[in-house]
Amino acid sequence: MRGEICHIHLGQAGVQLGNAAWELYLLEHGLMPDGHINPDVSEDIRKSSSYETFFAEAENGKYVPRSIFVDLDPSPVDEIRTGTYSNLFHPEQLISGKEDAANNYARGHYTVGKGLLDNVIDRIRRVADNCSSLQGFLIFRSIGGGTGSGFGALLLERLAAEYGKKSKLEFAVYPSPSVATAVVEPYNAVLSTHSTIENSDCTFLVDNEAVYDICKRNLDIPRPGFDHLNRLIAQVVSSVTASLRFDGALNVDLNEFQTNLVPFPRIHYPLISYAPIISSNRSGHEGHKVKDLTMQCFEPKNQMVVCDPYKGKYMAVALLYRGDVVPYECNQAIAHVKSKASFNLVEWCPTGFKVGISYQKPVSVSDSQLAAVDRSVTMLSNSTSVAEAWGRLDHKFDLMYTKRAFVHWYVGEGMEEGEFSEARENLAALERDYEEIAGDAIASDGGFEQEF
Ligand SMILES: Nc1nc2c(ncn2[C@@H]2O[C@H](COP(=O)(O)OP(=O)(O)OP(=O)(O)O)[C@@H](O)[C@H]2O)c(=O)[nH]1
Ligand SMILES: [Mg+2]
Repeated sequence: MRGEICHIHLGQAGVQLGNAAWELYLLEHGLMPDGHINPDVSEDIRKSSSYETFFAEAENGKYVPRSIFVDLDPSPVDEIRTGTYSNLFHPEQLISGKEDAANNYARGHYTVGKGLLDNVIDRIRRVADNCSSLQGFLIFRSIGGGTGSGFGALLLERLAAEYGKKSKLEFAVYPSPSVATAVVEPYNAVLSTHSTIENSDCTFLVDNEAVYDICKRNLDIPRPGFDHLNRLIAQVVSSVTASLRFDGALNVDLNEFQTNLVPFPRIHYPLISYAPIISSNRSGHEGHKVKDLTMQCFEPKNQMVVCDPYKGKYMAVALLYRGDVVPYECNQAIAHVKSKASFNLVEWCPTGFKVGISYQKPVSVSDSQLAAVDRSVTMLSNSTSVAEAWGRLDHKFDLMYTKRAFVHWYVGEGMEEGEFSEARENLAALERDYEEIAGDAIASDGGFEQEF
């Protein structure tokens, strides 16, 4: 049996992404919105599904997600309580406060959020105790919002203390100028990254701006909303976790991917890209050869973080195929990628590719605009070019911080001003770590800067 995974959805972005992810998981496993098996679902799906990794089976044959939803603001969780999936979750899994963190990391971390922590840990413990061999946690949040950044950091600290050996993977919405909702998001993101970098094993950044552009360009959605973004992100989340939930030819465990993707503890921010992303109107006109899909993943415009991998170097690449795909085709596609002059791997990691295949083809949600296809690929790549995204964030932080703008809101919630400069220094060191890796200049002691 594979180990169980507990999902934790924090803040508005985390909760809404959770909604999209569970919507898709249910469809993929042939479950109805209340968690019962759909009688029409094929025997194949039932047989190839490992329900227990993501669901606990209740006595009445109902599958209950191993997940917790938390927001300091009551409304996003209330939407789940009253929405399509109101019968799916146990009321204990849905936790909300009375007022949000007002886009303030310090409120999420030190004041408002603190009051909710024990309750949340208690509920997580109940989920964990119900597992026979918990593999780890999958955490969803934005790092720009107050709850996601502040409460997220607080919770990760506690999880590290109580579940130190379990893996902690995150999908984190990164603040982007066109879709961000608050000016202080760069502060929150830098503060949160500083306090979680040691406590998360692997963080997949999702830049709303990049996903927004993909929705506009590839799905013909003129003004994409969070629903559209979340459904697309859910496809990626589903592919990343498919090997945990379905049988496959080359079924690689999540831990194995992590081992291959993260060469140094701090360098744990892989880029994600997904192909094919085409709208249902255009689907009949395009073929999806494994080689073409693989090449599409290497195009910067298909990445979910805005940065240019051609300017950086890859440390590791994981390709997760779904559907009708055979290993031979994957190997050919990889050989093709490697033969390109534009493909740069760091010198100290000559192999660099890890492949997974899951037989289950992707499932499309009925009104998502994403075409139903027979195969897809998700690429997770650890590239030094992600430092560009940190650089942009740091720059925005600096513009405000040189004037000490908005700092009083944080100090007013009991945060010391010194945390700002400490966090900023940590991020500067992270940028330097990436530079050193790209320069292949590993210190003779084998390490990068780790202490500050
Ligand atoms: N992809 C996506 N991004 C979202 C969603 N909701 C909010 N965001 C982004 O998340 C950031 C704001 O964070 P929220 O998650 O709303 O904040 P929060 O964690 O609820 O924190 P507070 O409201 O301050 O307590 C902004 O950059 C938004 O663009 C969503 O459903 N999907
Ligand atoms: Mg909120």
